[in-house]
Amino acid sequence: MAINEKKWWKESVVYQIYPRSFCDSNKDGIGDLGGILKKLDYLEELGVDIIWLSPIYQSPNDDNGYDISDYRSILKEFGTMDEFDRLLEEAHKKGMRLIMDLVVNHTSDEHEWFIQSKKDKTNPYRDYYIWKEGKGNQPPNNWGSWFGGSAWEYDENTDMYYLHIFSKKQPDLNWENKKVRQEVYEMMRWWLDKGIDGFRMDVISLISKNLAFPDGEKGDGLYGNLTPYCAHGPRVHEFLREMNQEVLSKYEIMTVGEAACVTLEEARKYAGYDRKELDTVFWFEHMELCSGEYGKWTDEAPKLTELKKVFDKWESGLEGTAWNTLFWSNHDQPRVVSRFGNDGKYRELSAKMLATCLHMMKGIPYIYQGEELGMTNAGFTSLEQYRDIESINAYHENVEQRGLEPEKMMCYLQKVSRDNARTPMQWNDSENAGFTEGTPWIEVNSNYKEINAERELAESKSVFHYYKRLIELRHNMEIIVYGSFEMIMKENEQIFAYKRSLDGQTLYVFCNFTEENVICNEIPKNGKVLISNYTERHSEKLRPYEAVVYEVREESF
Ligand code: TEU
Ligand code: CA
Repeated sequence: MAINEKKWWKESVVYQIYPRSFCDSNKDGIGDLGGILKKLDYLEELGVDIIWLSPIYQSPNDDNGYDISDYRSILKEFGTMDEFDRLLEEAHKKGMRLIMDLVVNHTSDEHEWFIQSKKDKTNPYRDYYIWKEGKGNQPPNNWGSWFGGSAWEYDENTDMYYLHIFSKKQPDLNWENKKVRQEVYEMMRWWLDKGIDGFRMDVISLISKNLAFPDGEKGDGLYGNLTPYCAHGPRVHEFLREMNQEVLSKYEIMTVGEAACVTLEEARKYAGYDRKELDTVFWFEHMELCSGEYGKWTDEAPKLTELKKVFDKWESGLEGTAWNTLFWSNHDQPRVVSRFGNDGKYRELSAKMLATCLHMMKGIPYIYQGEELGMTNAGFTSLEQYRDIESINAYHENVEQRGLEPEKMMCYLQKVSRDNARTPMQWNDSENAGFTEGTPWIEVNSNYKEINAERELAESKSVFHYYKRLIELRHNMEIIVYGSFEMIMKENEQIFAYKRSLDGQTLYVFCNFTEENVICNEIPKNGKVLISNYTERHSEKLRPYEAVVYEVREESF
């Protein structure tokens, strides 16, 4: 495949569904497949091309489905395989594709493989997971789990420890074992043969571990950092090439690797067009600009120049090598309008500005459910309202073991907890936002009477309709998909601006990230406004959170 070869997935916009929080069809307070089926018309109206479903497989839900106990069955609370088949068929009928979450760095500890593996050291499944002897009565090394505590769990039965980068109910699979890889490939083929259109691969960058298992650097934390020994490990590219050869290359699909901790250099390997590994990867540098003493737990906001630098780096760094991926939010991140915009007075304007900024760049844009409505952070004020294992563990570790003031931690949770993105989708202004007629598994955001889909569908100036227009533009203008990208006004601390060019046509995109009026001298005099979140245009200034895209054709110079 040549880098500029046209491909359906390069021309697509992806919509991420977090099924638990999307729509409940049977009043148990939990979103389900029936709910998604009911809302396909809504997605068709929005105009997205691909649906990505967060995990819907059988799971004890220690980490909301990212801990899978059976890859070939549907979580009971979500519905049945028949309903899944119907969903796939209906989506296809509407011209939408469907990609599934593939979680194969780890399974649930309730997966049959692990149940067997734990039984004794000679069990045929023993080597499906990573078991090590302790050091005296200490774990094999000092690694800390990303969800708090040690990354090693002691098993009394065999007097050994198993590795879990995430919760202790998410034991890591041993990818060194060829049988594990073959099981995974077989399972992937099973889903692909059903007709799904690809995979989003959970923490795929972590599957190959440094087999020396050295202690990690400790820094201020209680545990050593495992990342340098697990991310982009020695055999990760070999494994992905094998997976590509045995599975992916046999189907007309798209893949996106969640390449946690990925650097530009590594991304070029995972997604390099001639590397025969993955089609694309998610990178996270824009999400991680403010990590501090407590890791991701902080209330700081990044400087706009830093944010721009990151996008510039990835847009230009991947050009000619790999196709880019664009997202502001997902089920692990706070709501973008609360994070980089303004969720008060300028909520609608800033939501549209952020959408413009992202959707006009080069790469595949992802929309996380509710983002198209400008949904905001949860606004939880007590720990009891949180459901997320990462948030709850981090509260206890930081407050009880590291002495952080509880108020401070609550404030961090309000800013960056994953639950900010997991409150139920706001469909209408009836009780529980129309998400459920039962009791929702997590509280509905109290602003649902003002922010909901029904209202936005009816209002032509809504955030929803703005997203819809951005998607239409991308579908209708080749330059938005294939045009080259160039960041401009790099040092400006208020405006995010860039240029797209293709065959004598240029788009200028200006986004004001502040609530002030900002002078902008670079606005082209001979441009035609393609889209803007304000109706009237000012020729040399940008108003609060204003976004405007100008189209300029060569002959008009
Ligand atoms: O996330 C991987 C990952 O990098 C997260 O742990 C991330 O660091 C954190 O969520 C940021 O707050 C994936 C899934 O997206 C996440 O939901 C799962 O919990 C995790 O893998 C384990 O499967
Ligand atoms: Ca339900």
